[in-house]
Amino acid sequence: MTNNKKVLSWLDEMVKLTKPDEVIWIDGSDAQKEALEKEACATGEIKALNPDKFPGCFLHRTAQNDVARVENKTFICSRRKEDAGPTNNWMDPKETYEKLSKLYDGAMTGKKMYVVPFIMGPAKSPFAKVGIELTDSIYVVLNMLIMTRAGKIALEEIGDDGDFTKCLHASKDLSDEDKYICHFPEDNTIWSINSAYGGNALLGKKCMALRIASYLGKEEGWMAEHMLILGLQDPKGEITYISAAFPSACGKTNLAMLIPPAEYAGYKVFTVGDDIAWLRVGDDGRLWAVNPEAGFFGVAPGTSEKTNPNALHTAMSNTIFTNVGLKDDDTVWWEGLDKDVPEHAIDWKGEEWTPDKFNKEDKLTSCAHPNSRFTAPARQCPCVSDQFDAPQGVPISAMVFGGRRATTAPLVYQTYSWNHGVFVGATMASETTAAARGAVGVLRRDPMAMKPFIGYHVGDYLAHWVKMGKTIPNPPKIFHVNWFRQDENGNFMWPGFGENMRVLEWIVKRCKGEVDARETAIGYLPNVEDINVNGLDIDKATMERLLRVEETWKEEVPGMREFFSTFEGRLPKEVEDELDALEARLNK
Ligand code: GTP
Ligand code: SPV
Ligand code: MN
Repeated sequence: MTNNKKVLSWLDEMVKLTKPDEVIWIDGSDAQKEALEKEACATGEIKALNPDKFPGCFLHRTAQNDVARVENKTFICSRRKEDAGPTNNWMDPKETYEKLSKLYDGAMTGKKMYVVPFIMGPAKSPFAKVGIELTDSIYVVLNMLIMTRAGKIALEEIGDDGDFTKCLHASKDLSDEDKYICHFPEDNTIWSINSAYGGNALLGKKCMALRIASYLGKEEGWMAEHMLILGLQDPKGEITYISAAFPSACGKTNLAMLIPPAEYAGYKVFTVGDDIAWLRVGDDGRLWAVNPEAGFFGVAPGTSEKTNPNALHTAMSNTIFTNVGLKDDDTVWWEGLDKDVPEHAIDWKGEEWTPDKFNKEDKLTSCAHPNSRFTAPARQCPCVSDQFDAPQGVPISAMVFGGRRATTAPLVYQTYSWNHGVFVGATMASETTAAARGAVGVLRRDPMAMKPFIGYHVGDYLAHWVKMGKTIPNPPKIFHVNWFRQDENGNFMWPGFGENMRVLEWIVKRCKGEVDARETAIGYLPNVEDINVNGLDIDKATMERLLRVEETWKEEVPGMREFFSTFEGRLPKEVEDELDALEARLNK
């Protein structure tokens, strides 16, 4: 398949280590994909869904202990411990290679090794990077074929001498104890063992396109971010591109595919990406973004004809569903899909399920796992952007940060400058979700929604943001949003989903200088009358609450200081100055 000596010698080494019975190159052809689907169906690894209703779709159930990213088992193995920083787990690279080699030794004996060459980014794009994933899982191969541009095309991209990210994955026995997701940024290498779930196993995604890429971006002068990318077209046909960073399961896929409410006839949202953005300064002095992925690995629960019809339609064919419920007619179901709760189904654990099995106190008794997902080709999305494959990407006018916060953070505000925006991103806080193993609903600081994904020291990462600001002659404006404010009764105060269009409209108007705003301690807040609520059942008092500087902001400052105090002296002065400035404004 290739004459690239770097590829061949690495493959040789990994084959000697893992000792598979057979080595199979993935070429990206339909014929090979269909043969693999057949094989995986025969072994029960996947199950074909109802071919009339879900053509080309499959269901896969993972092990019950393997349903989300495992942050405590994820490591940045930089040569120096201090380069991993306080937000990462660290292990010594030499010791880690030794320790994991023992686990990989013979791990593929009795199995086949699949060699998956893939490109992150459009082919022949200045953004594009090639990776090669070695895996023992057909499920992983089939996901990679959707999520990346995989096969011969990637080998053509690296040619006879090009470099690539070396990705080794073995599902082995899924042991929790010996589960490791390790990154060696200085070696452009990823070693993952004993998980076959999403971000732990599809190594092009969080491991390469964020952890390794964020490190490469720092070295090479670009950025890898946990951001969706959308184009908002106005009735005149003008498109404004926006990127937005929200933590896992906080609304990126939904915003990326938003359908404007009836009130907004003539507006349309186009999706460029729903999870990851790679950003570079263009010749015109603006910041340009591509989505390195080719598919969506989207959260199933809550996805419905009402909340996100575009996602639903994307996932009606050629899609892999993971850990959702299976109905008796071989179609899928999850909580929030529709009101027709099945009277009988097979749940995410593979067990018989009836509605009475659901116990509010234990979310894992639901039919679909809370972090169940669909893997769907982006090109099937009804609102995919015509710039999806554009090698140069799209020019970004606004960047948005957002978290899931019941209190304090207003619906939307604009930052005063790039550095103020970096500070607001750096101090973002959000309640944890089911996307990673651990407690759900715990408020934590999650800088730029990148806490689990920065491949190096968080202080250096912020310094890189500050430095990028100086190299972008015409930088995007930076905003913060919060769709998740709750009232005293725990109800969401803002309708969200398609109605978020009303907030996007304000953001675009701010970018174009078409609307005023109030200067407050935290940033520019909208005048209440400037957020269009026509056709919404929301009163003025609620809007005033959503758009004010809450008293609780003063309590934020010590928490931010405490967070920064963990930065081991690597907090950029520009960011610290912004905190001082915020405190001074709040005390005025
Ligand atoms: P990852 O793929 O984990 O990175 O998640 P994501 O950021 O793409 O989140 P996604 O869009 O899949 O949304 C996650 C959950 O948040 C789903 O259950 C959605 O229904 C819910 N959600 C998304 N947008 C909104 C909103 O505007 N308001 C409310 N209340 N919920 C939302
Ligand atoms: C996330 O957790 O942010 C995801 C899903 O997008 S995973 O691929 O598992 O990281
Ligand atoms: Mn994500």
